[in-house]
Amino acid sequence: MSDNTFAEDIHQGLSAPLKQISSKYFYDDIGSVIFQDIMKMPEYYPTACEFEILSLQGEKIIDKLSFAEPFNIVELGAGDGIKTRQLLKQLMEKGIDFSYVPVDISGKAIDELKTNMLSHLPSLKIKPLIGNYFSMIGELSSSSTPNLFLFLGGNIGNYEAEEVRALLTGFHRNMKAGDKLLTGFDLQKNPATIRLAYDDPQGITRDFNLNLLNRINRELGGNFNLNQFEFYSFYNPLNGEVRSYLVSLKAQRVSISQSGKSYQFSQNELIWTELSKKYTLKDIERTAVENGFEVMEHFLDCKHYFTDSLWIK
Ligand code: AVI
Repeated sequence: MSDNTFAEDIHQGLSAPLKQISSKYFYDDIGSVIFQDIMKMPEYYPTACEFEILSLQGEKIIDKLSFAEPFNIVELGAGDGIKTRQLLKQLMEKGIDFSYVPVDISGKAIDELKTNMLSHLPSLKIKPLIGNYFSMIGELSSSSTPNLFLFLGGNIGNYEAEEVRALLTGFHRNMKAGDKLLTGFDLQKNPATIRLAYDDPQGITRDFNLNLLNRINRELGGNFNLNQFEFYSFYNPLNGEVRSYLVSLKAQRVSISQSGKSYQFSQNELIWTELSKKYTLKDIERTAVENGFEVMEHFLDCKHYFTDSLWIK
């Protein structure tokens, strides 16, 4: 499958002074499978930490909502649902009346999530919505049913500061007063732990990054030689940023047949692929307030590596 936005973004990114490919392009069918493998790696701690939070503190989170029933649990981004399922299971066991509303732009991701959720929780009330986050939040907020919006997995870490602002002000603008937002943030910690999570010894994260070049080859007729690029990832504990790159191992020209364009790489030139920002609790509190929210509580895992932070509009 090819689409114009992908072709245009790749052209823009490879023409920029610091070449870049957006991390949103990691998740084609192959990249999504590699990401599943990343989430199973012992080095990639965020998944297990958030799983622990939602499994062990689900009841505390729900008590804190103090919503009248029925209410909606609205998941922004379909994901694989394994972590969210822990939370939903606890609500169902307590006989709480709620609907689960996964929102995603991809109908396929939503269908897979729905099938998967119902296979584990057959009596779950599930009302999937296909569309963009802001308009779906706006639609849900026009009814009086209370909403808990979930933005899990630490996805917010993949956004630059201005993008975080645009995202959170967009959420805020479309939410109604009293609705809540639970966001997963990866926390700053021993830098060696973070470095290893993004540069694992098995090279799974490397393959995840190289798949971007493969995707360009497959979908746009690129001729990237994957042996001529290597992966480099760097965590800066002074600003909490992991930045990941592909490095051109030699001077080379790469062509894309679909557009007829080509791009020159010098030896050791970088293609920036991803930001994975790590937060402090103070950063999170500042971010909430700057975007109009009030922090209700941080729910941390036992190692204090990760938090699901509950905010109210
Ligand atoms: C999806 N996102 C939160 C992941 C992260 O940790 O930034 C993507 C990822 N990139 C490399 N490993 C995992």
